[in-house]
Amino acid sequence: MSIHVCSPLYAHAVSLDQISTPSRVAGVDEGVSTAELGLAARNHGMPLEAMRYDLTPPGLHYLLIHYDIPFVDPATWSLRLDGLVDRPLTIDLDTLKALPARTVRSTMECAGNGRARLEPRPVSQPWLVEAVGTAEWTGVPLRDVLTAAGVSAGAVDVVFTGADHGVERGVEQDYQRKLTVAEALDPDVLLAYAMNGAPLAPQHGFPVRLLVPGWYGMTNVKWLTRVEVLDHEFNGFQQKAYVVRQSTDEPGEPITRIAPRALVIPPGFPDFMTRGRVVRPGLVTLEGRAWSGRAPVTGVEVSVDGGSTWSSAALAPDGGHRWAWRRWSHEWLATPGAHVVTARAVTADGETQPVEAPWNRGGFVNNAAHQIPVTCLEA
Ligand SMILES: Nc1nc2c(c(=O)[nH]1)N[C@H]1C(S)=C(S)[C@@H](COP(=O)(O)O)O[C@H]1N2
Ligand SMILES: [Mo]
Repeated sequence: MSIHVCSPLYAHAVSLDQISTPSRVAGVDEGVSTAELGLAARNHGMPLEAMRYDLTPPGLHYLLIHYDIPFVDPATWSLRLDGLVDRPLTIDLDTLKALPARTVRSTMECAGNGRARLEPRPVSQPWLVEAVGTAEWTGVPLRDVLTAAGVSAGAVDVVFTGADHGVERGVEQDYQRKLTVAEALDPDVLLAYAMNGAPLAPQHGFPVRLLVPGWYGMTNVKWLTRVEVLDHEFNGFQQKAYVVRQSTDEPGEPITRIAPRALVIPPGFPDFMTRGRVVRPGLVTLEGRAWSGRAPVTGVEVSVDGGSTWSSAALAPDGGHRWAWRRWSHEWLATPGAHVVTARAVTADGETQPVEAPWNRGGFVNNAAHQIPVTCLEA
């Protein structure tokens, strides 16, 4: 018989850095831990077959929640807008919803998407490629509310605070991110209260979140409670965390807009355990989606031989939705044997995706071309 005792750690007063896992890089061949499994189960990805929908159906959009989903009562919720403004405001939900609204279709992607594919793997939420989703977000342009409050001369940054609270690498915090004043005044930036025409789900930031089209997910602060205008640069924990760097000694390059990416809807049918794909010989329509928060996507190239030769895919028009993914398709005459299907997006400024993305310490912005091994049966 085994007797379980509480770790003696908790019998004494402890400091937060003793219970907070330090940021780590996995050893060679080190498997995903139960802690990473726990994160992966809470923060699920979008099943890639959901790319058949222009708008990701409810429950299939990916999720990333650093701490707990806070319980927010919409009757008592309000948003505080203060700091370096002429008229500080407190806005309740009914008042916000009564203001002129806009709807923006936007593809959101986590900056850590692709992390688990890096070698060695930075230990964190172990995304493969599925941390993405597209929704129509409705809300009030942040610009209108900032203008109503009157941003004072000398304003530098706007800080957004969520109702969620936690500890990360020993630092206790409310989730906070910033935009510069110029970025915050972009008319596409919304205080969003609806997703695909319905109130936000608790996990997506109910009742109000920030929506910054074209930027990686972390900037889109959920469960918003406060917008504060500062006369200096904000350098909070989440600003310092989301950077591309080789070692934690460097400040690194801040992560902002979404790098170009094309994903393939896995063709044929899957094997349960490995998710390896199976097709029959003949014409197979390869299709997927492509997006970029930098320059617009202008083309998608497809390879069925693991990246040795490429063909241009047909790219559907963007339909006026600059910030949403675009559908692409390509006909493939599959022949019996093993194949590797891969795709890469090309943008208006000539940027394309690498076959292998450069490694970085946080495991961010890995936009290496998506590769799917496919077995074509004899007939
Ligand atoms: N308040 C708060 N906002 C947050 C987060 C969070 O943990 N707390 N996670 C961020 C990250 S890292 C991402 S990728 C997106 C995910 O949004 P989604 O779960 O609606 O897809 O929310 C961002 N906004
Ligand atoms: Mo994220």
